[in-house]
Amino acid sequence: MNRRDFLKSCAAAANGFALSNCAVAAAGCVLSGSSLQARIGRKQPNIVLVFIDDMGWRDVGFMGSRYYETPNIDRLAGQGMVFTNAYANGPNCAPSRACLLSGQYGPRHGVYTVNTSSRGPSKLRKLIPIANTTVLDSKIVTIAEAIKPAGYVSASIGKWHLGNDPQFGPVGQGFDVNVGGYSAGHPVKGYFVPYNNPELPDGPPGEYLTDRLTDEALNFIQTNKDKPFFLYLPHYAVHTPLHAKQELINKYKKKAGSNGQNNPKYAAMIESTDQGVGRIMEKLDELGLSDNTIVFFFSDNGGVKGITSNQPLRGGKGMLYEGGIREPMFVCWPGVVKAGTICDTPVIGIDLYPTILEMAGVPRPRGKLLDGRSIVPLLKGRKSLNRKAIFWHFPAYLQGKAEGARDPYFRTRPGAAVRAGHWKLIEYFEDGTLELYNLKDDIAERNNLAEIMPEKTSELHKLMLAWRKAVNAPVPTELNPDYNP
Ligand SMILES: [Ca+2]
Repeated sequence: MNRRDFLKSCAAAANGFALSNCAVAAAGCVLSGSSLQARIGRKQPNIVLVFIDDMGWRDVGFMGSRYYETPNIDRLAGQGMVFTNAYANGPNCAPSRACLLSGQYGPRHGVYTVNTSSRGPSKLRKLIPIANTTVLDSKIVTIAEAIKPAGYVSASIGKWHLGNDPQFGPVGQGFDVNVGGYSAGHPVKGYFVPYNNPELPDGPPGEYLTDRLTDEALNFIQTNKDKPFFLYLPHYAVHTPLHAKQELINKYKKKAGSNGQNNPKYAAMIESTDQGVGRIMEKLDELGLSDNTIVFFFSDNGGVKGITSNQPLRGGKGMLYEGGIREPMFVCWPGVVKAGTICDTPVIGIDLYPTILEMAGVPRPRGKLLDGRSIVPLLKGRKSLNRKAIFWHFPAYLQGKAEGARDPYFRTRPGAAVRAGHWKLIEYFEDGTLELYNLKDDIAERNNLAEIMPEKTSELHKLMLAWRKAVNAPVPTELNPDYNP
């Protein structure tokens, strides 16, 4: 193969055929993905996914908070497209992450909740819930594994929550670099050194975890500035424990709360996260990479009731109501996404996998089943993905008393939800109760229309049942012998 033919084949590869290191080597010249792209005159974009933990829908300035200050995040949001109907795949941490990284709905991998699915007092649980899986099966081809053959170097910097390396942590699942990621779902010793994190050597006394993860992200960017990179930055912030830098806490103590948001420690944690985003943008600018770097900003589940307020949404973390699953989200894609645009089309965590593949010009791994849709058409100005519905499946009990929940003992009992257009249906498996909401007129999910709109209720329920069958979603039916309310 001469050079011209080789470049032609590379261009074909970049246009959608399998592009792997083996294929490139077999073509006679060993090239990394980036030098390959440089030769064919098109540079693969870098991808940064800033993934915040437990950040609610209104916990940032660009979504309307008047208490939390997020100038860097807001500026970046203004340069991209804001998604007002963006959803996490689950109402809590681990399932949301398992779906994001696998590109698959919960029933495909079995990560439905955090830890056991039998949380809360046994005598109040009518059903034996479906057993939960706490690690992501290493056979699953993650997004990091999928883009690797195209020459991407990748890092997971922060919380993982789906098992431990070498097999089930970030490296086991295809990331080249793991900083701080293992089975834990929060900083076990807190946000200040010592962290007691097996994947993160302690820094100097007083070091703050959010700052440290930002430093690590800057290092990764600097080291890999000449390669296309995928930086997955799942901050431990703003999950509990609420530990923040004192000077920031003091600042918010002097500030009046707004719309139910008034916790100075939480606000300080958000501001540190925002400062980190600002430093990453500065670094990209300094290295001349901003124009070729796509930035996603997203969170894994809704804000925690009692710490923040998700008003006007109902409920918070742990619930299938909007407060538990609707997230702040934007995508910046210089030269492609028009700055200052807003998209109201529902999107969900599993969409990021096919989106990133399309942005990177990487084909789907052979045989890989992806449940989401690429949102690239939306980013390019289309209004719809022509998708009928999106789904949640939560066959587990999650204890806790929280405002907005349906009962005083559980944030969620085993159930499921579907959103189709502006309609949303929730089903509770214990007694088959259905709740129908019209999110266009009732974003707060106050008026259950199931009884007065039986046809719409039945239409959505049928969608849910068909989906359940298609993904083989297990529904708990076995009665709990300890049940004695
Ligand atoms: Ca979370």
